[in-house]
Amino acid sequence: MTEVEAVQGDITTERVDAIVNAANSLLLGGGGVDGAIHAAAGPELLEECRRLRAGRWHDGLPVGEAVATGAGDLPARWVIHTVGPNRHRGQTDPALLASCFSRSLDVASEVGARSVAFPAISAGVYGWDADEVADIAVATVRSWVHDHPGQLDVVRFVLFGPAIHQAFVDALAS
Ligand code: AR6
Repeated sequence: MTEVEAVQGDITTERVDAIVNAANSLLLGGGGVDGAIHAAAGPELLEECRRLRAGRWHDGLPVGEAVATGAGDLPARWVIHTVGPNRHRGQTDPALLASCFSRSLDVASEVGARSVAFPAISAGVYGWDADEVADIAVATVRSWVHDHPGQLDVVRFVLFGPAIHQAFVDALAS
């Protein structure tokens, strides 16, 4: 049984195997949760991201794709970087956002993570509605967990405020 749950908090302090970063294609840090993760992880994380950009992802990580690095000084073992769709750039296809969650879980299981924490990808700077993000996130994670029995112990949504937390609580209850 994989638990799927929502808590309010700061994802950088989560004691899980992997935390997911709502990054951008450049993979070199930014604001929001991306900035918080890089600040807490320290320069090792940025160095690993630079190496990804020098190699396979030299053109940037596509929207909906995910890739793992180590986690620097964070309590987690891995950071899984994914790029959400940016509504301000006309990226409104729910399948792109769903792909962020499913590809992140694919990558988490590939590296051997048993516990994964997600932020509300695309619900900040990228301009998606909180309820829509919550519905897509919960449906996608539930479907992935159903298709991969026994792969993960827990998937935890870690939400940075009461309103976004409530959106996920409601989505989990429906
Ligand atoms: N822990 C958990 N959630 C957080 C934290 C935290 N420490 N800090 C912020 N959030 P955003 P996006 C929440 O804007 O919309 C960056 O500059 C935040 O309140 O971080 O996918 C990247 O580099 C919101 O609910 O991500 C990209 O350029 C959620 O995380 C761009 O922003 C997502 O907000 C990505 O935009």
